[in-house]
Amino acid sequence: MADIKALPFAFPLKRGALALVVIDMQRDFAEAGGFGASLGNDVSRVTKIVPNVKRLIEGFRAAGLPVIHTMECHRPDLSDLPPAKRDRGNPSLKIGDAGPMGRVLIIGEPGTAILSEVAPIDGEVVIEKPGKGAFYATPLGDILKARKIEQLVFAGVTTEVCVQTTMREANDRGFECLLVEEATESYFPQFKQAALEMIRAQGGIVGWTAHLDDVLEAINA
Ligand code: TIU
Repeated sequence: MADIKALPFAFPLKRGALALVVIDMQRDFAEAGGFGASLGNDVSRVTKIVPNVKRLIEGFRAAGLPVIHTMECHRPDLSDLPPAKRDRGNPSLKIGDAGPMGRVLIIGEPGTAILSEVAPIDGEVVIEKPGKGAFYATPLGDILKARKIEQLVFAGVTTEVCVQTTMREANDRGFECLLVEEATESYFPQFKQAALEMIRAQGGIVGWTAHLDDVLEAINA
């Protein structure tokens, strides 16, 4: 079995136990008028990685490997939204408020949807998550266990918030985690760089990082 060229050392690929997790590639983080923009961020940084995320997803599909998508979102009655999360940062549009793309980060609203270029296809798992991490208050752990998944490749946004939180949750649950550099982005370039470095530091304390072409080459070998 080909390893994936990675840092801090080669990732020991177990093809039958590998899945891709694509974190929160939603309109609310990538388009004007969404949640990311309401927090004062330059969302164009997110749209730039969409072609890379698409290539990664298509590579996993072509290799017959599972693709799992997550969405940060809340129930319309906001019963899964702690006031501490709703009020944090004083965004111009709070979660649940009506904005140009519907109610911000609410299940079923247009802005909450995954970007069409990287949208799930029939048969792919979609995890709706109320937190930054994808394991908190979701069935993700049970789904991965049932499918005997042991290794997770990560893509999506934002690197140091929902992606890194989920990687840390996964790492603590015993998964081997790899983050694809060109398929993740932050609103802050220095935070992306710092997250990549802290993940792979200390012998891979949280996991591995790798380049998109190297991941695609290994999974399709
Ligand atoms: N604000 C920010 O960087 N991220 C989020 O609020 N959610 C995700 O990262 N998905």
